[in-house]
Amino acid sequence: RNRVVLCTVMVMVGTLIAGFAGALTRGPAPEVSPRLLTDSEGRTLFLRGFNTASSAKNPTGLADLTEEDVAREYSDMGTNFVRLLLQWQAVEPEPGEIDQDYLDEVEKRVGWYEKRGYHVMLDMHQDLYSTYTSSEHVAGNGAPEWATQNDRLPVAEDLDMWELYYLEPGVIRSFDNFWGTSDNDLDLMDHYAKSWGAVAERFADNEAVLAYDLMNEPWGGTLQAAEFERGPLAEFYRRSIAEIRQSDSDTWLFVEPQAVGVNWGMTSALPAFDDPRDGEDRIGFAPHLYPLPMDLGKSYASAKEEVDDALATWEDSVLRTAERLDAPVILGEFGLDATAPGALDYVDAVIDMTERTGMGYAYWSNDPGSWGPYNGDGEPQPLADTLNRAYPRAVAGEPLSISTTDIHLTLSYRTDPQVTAPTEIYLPESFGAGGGSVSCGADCETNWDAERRVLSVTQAPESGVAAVEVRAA
Ligand code: 9MR
Repeated sequence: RNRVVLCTVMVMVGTLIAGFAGALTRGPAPEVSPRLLTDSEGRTLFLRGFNTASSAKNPTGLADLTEEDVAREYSDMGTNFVRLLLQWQAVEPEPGEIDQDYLDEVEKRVGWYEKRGYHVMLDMHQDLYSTYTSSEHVAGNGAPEWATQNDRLPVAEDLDMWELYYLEPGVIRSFDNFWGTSDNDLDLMDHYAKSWGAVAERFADNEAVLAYDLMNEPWGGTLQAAEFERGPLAEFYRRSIAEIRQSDSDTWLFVEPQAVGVNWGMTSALPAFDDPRDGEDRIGFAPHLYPLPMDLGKSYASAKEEVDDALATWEDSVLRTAERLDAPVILGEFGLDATAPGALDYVDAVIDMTERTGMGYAYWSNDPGSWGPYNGDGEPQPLADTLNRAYPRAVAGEPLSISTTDIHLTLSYRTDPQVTAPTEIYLPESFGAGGGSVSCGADCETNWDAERRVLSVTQAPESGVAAVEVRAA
């Protein structure tokens, strides 16, 4: 019965959103993200990693993570990116009081990634607004207790699917009180923005922290779709951007669209944002991808065509929005029960799409269990192999084409004379202990770092278009 309720709700919301999505002008969508992220050396970045982790949804806001876990993730899958979960309730446990000890702990974890050359996106996570929308604390994470006002509206205790709590009156009212769309005037949004200001003060000079993801999966309560995205959500982003830029002018700021609908492929109505820094704007777009047929319980094996259609629609919508916002894209979440029929083919299809379009990605998630690369006993699952793919981590110029299999990689790019750091390519064990055989033209130099499994390629600056090919040994 719950599924029927969920379907009905989703169709209603979907229809609503389709209404405004259709209203936006349609021209040809770009095939590649309009902007690609670059590192401090000017190289184009391809980001691949995990959300870490659901365990950070407890009130401490800290994932159950050790430095060994990070080392193991690298050696098993060669990732270079993490979307690290934070919680507002841990940053600002009492109104106006920032918990610097919490930020110390976050910094320590960032340090584990930094040591291994990762880029970090800090994600201020929430699901269902907060743990405190009901006195039983049945579901949710994010906002502190003092910032949760449900005005005594009820929240059910026994829903089958966690997403259904988004429709409970007490959850909806807590959101409305946050967005300032209820009759109450609490100015909670300002507290949240100032919390970001405090996080930014801490991480402004941290080389590993590349980006801030301003709010996980925003939900408008009683206000939906364009009205929400262009109204209170946009206002919230403007305030957070302003607070962050007081102390941090360089870190990228990633905005998320409304989750419901856009996660399935509806077009976001978010407006573009000004970035009050000197130089080019650094505003990125970080949507999530959960195709509707799969949200409704279908497997990729049983609904491949339908899911492929949903993927194509999602890609088209996201690239349009990214172009409108002039923003690089990080796919902040995609994931599924990786033991379901066809799941690993789905993961491959999504990674192919990110490779083709230059999007970064963070798989949801590295939680031990059926969705993750390790099971409950910590043993690697087939997903770990699927995610352990060859990829160019950093490209010394503008990428023109990329193609990868287990035993073969080709990459071409336009060299940039300003960029002197090498192109770096991660190659999994299937390429052999020596990293395979490389051809890259007469003027290039290569170096194989066997421990990190990274091939570095330096081209003569005048080489124009560079082509690199690697074959498994
Ligand atoms: O996988 C998570 C599940 O175990 C939790 O019960 C749920 C509520 O906190 O959140 C799930 O993770 C979701 C993430 O927080 C937001 N995007 C969708 C994720 C998968 O449903």
